[in-house]
Amino acid sequence: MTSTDILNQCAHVAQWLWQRQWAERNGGNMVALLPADADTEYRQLPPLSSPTPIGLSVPHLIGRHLYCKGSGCRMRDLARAPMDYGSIIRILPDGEHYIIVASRPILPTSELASHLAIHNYLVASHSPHQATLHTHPHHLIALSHRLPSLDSLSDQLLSMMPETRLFVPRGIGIVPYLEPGSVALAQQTLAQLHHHDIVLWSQHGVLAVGPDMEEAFDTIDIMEKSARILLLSQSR
Ligand code: 2HA
Ligand code: ZN
Repeated sequence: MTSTDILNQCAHVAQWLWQRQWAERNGGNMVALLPADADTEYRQLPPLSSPTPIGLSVPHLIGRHLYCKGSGCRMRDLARAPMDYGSIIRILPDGEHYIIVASRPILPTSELASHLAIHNYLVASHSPHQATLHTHPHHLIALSHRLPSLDSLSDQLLSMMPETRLFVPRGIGIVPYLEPGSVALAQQTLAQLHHHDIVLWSQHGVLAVGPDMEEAFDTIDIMEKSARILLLSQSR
C-alpha cells in the first residue's frame, strides 16, 4: 500500500469506530508505519516541531515515518480529513525523540509510547503487522470490570463463535488498569503482544495490531462480538 492508501484506510476505519460508538469525543488512537519508500520522500521535509522525547527507546524505527492520530482529535473528524487531525512523524537517529514533518504541527496521540514500542517490536521481529489501533469497545470494557474471572476470559471469548478462534486464534491478552499514556502501559502491552494480536486494557479499552488498519479493526470487531455474546449468554 502507498502512503495515500494507508491514510485513506485510516480515515475509513476512524469512521467505523465512530459509527460503532467506540470513539467517544477524542477516544482511541491509531498509528500506521509508512512504507520504506515513503521514508525517502518524507526525508526531504523540514521539521515542523522541535525534537520531542518518546519516553522510551525505539531503535528499530530510526529514520522511519509514521502516521499518528493527533492528541485530543476526534475520530469522526479524522475520518473526513486525516491530515488535519493527525500528522506524520519521523523517528530521530537517537531512537528516543521524534519530530513532526507533515503536514501541520499536530501533536501525536497521548498513547504514542505504547504505539511506538509496539511498532519497534514488530519491525525488530520482522512481523507483517504495520498498524496499531486503540479504541473503547463497550462489551470488552464491561467484561474487564469482572476482575475475579479475567484469567479464563480469553478462552471464554474464543469459545463464543467459530470465527473468533479462526481469525483471532491467539486470543486476547489482558493488562490491569494502568495510567493511560504511561510507559508502564506500553511495556505491559508489549509483553502481551508476544502471545496475542489484541490486548485488553482493563477498564479502558483494547489495542490491536494488524498488517493494516482494517485488519486491526477486524480483530477488535470479532473479539467485541464475542464479548457481546458472552454477556448476552450470561444475562437472564
Ligand atoms: O486518545 O483513548 O487512551 C484518547 C485515548 C487515550
Ligand atoms: Zn483510550
